[in-house]
Amino acid sequence: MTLHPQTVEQFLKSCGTVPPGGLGPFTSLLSHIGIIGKSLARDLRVAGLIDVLGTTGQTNVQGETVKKLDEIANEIFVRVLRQSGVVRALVSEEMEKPVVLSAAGEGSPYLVLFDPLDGSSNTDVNMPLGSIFSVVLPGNGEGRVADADLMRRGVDQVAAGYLLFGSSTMLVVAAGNGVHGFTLDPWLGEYLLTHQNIKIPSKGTVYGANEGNYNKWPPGMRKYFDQLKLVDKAKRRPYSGRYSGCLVADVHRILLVGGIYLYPGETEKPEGKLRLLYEANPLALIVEQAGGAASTGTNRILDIEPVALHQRVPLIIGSRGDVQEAEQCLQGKSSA
Ligand code: AHM
Ligand code: MG
Repeated sequence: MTLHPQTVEQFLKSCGTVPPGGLGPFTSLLSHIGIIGKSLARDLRVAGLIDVLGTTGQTNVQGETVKKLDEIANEIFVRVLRQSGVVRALVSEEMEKPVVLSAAGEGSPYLVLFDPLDGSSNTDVNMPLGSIFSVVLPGNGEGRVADADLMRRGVDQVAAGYLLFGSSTMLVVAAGNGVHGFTLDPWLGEYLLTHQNIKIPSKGTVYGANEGNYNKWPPGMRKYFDQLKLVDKAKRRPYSGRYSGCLVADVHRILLVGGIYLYPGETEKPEGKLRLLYEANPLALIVEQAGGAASTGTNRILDIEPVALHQRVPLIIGSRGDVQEAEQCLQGKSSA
C-alpha cells in the first residue's frame, strides 16, 4: 500500500510541539487559509473564462490600480477568516483600516495581516501569483484590539506563510519549528507535505529584481548589480537573472535554490515599493527560519518598529551570503 504524504493537520499533530495559540486553533487557521488557497486557485484556473481579468477602475489605499482579482481575493480572505472563528482582527493590503471580526473575550486568538493577491500585474497574462500572510497574537491577551497590536515588529510574528499559485498550488508555512511546504493535490483536495524543513543555501547564483529601475537606484546598489553580471568563475558569476513580477514566486525560487531578491529603495523613493507588515515581514520570517536573511540594506527587516499599517520598506532577501554582500556594497563598505 502506498502511504500518502502527510496532510497539514497530520503533520502539525505529528510535530509534538504546541503551535502558537494552541494546536486546535492553529490547525483551524491553517485549514481555513488552505480553503482560501483552494478557492482562489479555482478562480485563477478559469479566470480567462469568467470575466474577472482587468481592473475594477478603482485605486486602493496605496494609490495602485485595483484588479478585479485583487478584490475577489480580498473578499475570499475576509469571508473565510471570519468563518474560521479563530481570527480576532485582520489587516489587508486592499483595505485602509483593520477589520475586527470578533469581540474581545470570544477566544479567537489570532491577528492576521495579508496581501490577498501578490503580483497582481500577472493576472492578465497567466503568470504566477501568490498570497502572503503574517500571524501575531494580541499583546493584551483577550482585550480590545488596538492598532499597536497589529503594528508589531517582524520578530513578534508567531507564524507566517504564503500560497503560491504556479504550475501547482503550494502552501508554505513557518511557525517556529522550521519552514515546511505543502502541495495541493487537487483531486484529493488536500495539501500534502512535499517540502519538509526547507533550508536555503548560504549562497546562490540567481538574482531577482526589476532592473528597469536601475537608473533610479543609489550608486551602491547599481554597483552590486554590475558585479553580479561580471564573468568571475571563482564567485560563480555572472548570476542568472530571474524575475516574474510576483514576489512570492521569486522568493520561493530563491528559498529552494538560493540567491537574492531585491526591491531596493530608489534615490527619489527611498522607502521602496513593498509593504512591511504583510509582504516583507512574513517573507523575512520564512527566509530567516530557513537559514537566510532579509534586510533593508542597512537594517534587519524583522527588527523594524512599524509606524503605519501600510508602510513600505526596501527589501533585500535570500541567501545569507548574498544578502550580506549586497548590504556591504550598498553601504559602500566593499565591492562585493
Ligand atoms: P502587489 O502586491 O500590488 O502585486 O505588488 C507587489 C509586487 C511584487 O509581487 C513584485 O515583486 C513587485 O510588486 C513587482 O513590482 P514591479 O512591477 O515594480 O517590478
Ligand atoms: Mg504584494
